[in-house]
Amino acid sequence: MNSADKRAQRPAVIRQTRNSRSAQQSYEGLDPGLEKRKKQPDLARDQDLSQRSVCGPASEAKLSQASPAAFRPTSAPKRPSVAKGCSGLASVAQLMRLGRCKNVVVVAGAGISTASGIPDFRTPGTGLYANLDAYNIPYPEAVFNVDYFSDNPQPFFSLAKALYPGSHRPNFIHYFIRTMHHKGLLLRMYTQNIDGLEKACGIPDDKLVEAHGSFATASCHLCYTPYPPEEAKHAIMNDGVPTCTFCTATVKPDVVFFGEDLPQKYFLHTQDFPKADLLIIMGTSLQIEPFASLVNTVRSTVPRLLLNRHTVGQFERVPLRRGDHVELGDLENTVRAFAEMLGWKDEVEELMKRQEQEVCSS
Ligand code: CNA
Repeated sequence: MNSADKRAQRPAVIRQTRNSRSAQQSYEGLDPGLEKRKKQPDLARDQDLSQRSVCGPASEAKLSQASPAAFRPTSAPKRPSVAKGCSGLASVAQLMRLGRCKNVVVVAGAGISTASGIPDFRTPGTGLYANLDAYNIPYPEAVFNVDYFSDNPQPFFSLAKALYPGSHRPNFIHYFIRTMHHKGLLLRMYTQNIDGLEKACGIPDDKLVEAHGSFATASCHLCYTPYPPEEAKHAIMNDGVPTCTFCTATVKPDVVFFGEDLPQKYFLHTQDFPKADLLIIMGTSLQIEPFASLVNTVRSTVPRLLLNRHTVGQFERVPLRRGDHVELGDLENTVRAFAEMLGWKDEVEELMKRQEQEVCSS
């Protein structure tokens, strides 16, 4: 098959940054009950809240400052600062202990890897977007813009040197998800991360969708001719530019840039999300489409648990959807607490210790 054919066969679903207006439109389109709930009188809204939960150290004072205004749907009502009906984590842990969640879908972002020493994008101060001076680019997203890359691949290659798998190790959160798989509860993990830490901790390929690609393969950014990934890595790590053997354009690791198609495997979501009986969303700002809207595609009766430093996406709205739970705070601490509630903590720690020791000694 030639490269033009390959391109034609790719699905027309591309990665985009969500803006607040389109975010709101997509919520409204996907949630027919939203208009009705927005019009609820305060009393009804308060009663409704008691069936949902927002907890965690950050749920009060930090909420108003944590999420940058530019990323918050502008007309969404603000969440009240006092949480009712705590704790979401405990409610979901109870459901899991009762055996009610056997098809868990996990949706993850860069926040699950900050405990491994990899900065996320948007955390003020430490996020990559706040530290891009060194890359000399006109705007943060340029680093993942394919047209920009075509003219100047250096900013992405500088970033790639820091993100290439090998220099970071999975943390408790990754091993918690792998333990969920060991227990036969993980239907699939959908990650936006490109650091390869899910694979490194042993989550098998068939349980993992790397929706924004990975460094595991490489190809020409113009004609898609595959290129040996180790050679691409070697060139990039040594400040070289890998070039296509077919058309001489620049080769890049198969990380999905803005405007590029998502991998075929992403489309497993059409089978998985309708089957899910629990959705856990971890460490993501839910800003990148089409990934962000996946969380709206589980059945309306399915519990959704957001674990993050601050509320994001639909979880910023009042009232929360029935069955929605939010646990705010540092993700690693939250997941440790979750593991404790489930009685899994020792198992996760043991698995992590064993595997990390094996890696150190090999
Ligand atoms: P993002 O937009 O930076 O959002 C990360 C979210 O995680 C934010 O809401 C943070 O508040 C939250 N967060 C970060 N650290 C913690 C913590 N310790 N405890 C609790 N919450 C925390 O990143 P997204 O993943 O939402 O955006 C998608 C982009 C980021 C994807 O396309 C990735 O390719 C890209 N990315 C990936 C990596 C990686 O692979 N590790 C690193 C940086 C960026």
